[in-house]
Amino acid sequence: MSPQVYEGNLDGRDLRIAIVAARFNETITRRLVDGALDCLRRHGVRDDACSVTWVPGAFELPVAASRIAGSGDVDAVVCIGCVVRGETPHFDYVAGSAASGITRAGLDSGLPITFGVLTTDTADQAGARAGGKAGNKGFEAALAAIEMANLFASLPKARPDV
Ligand code: INI
Repeated sequence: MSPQVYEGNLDGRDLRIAIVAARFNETITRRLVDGALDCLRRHGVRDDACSVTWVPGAFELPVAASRIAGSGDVDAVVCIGCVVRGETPHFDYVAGSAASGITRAGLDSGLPITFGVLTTDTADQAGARAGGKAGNKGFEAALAAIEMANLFASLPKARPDV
């Protein structure tokens, strides 16, 4: 007998997906949001089943993602941001808090919350990952959200105490 294999498909037709995006470095994050919306549409997510919520910066992504995930109205959340290292240690606090907070929001809510936050040394590197030669990380984060939402729909229900 072969093992049961669980894997999420990329059919977005029945999914409700929220994007939470940081306005800081907006020229980049708008391109990431466009990439994420393009991905959702290409995979069949209806426009009326998507939302885009803007927050000031990447530091605010976790609390907003957590609030939206807790609404019960979405199957997955895509977090979009752009943190550029520059010269100050602020980078480490903002990028680190965004990463650990988004992880925690996913674990606490039990919903897929994906990480479309660029953390780069330079603005050029960010541009390359926002529709330039290194692709569009917003598109990739949306694709991961679709796959994970469908995976979770197919998995056995979690026990209430787990
Ligand atoms: N927010 C970002 O999204 N990217 C950055 O590069 C950034 N830098 O460099 O400071 C940044 N700072 C703002 C931060 O996310 C909060 O919005 C702010 O501290 C208010 O809480």
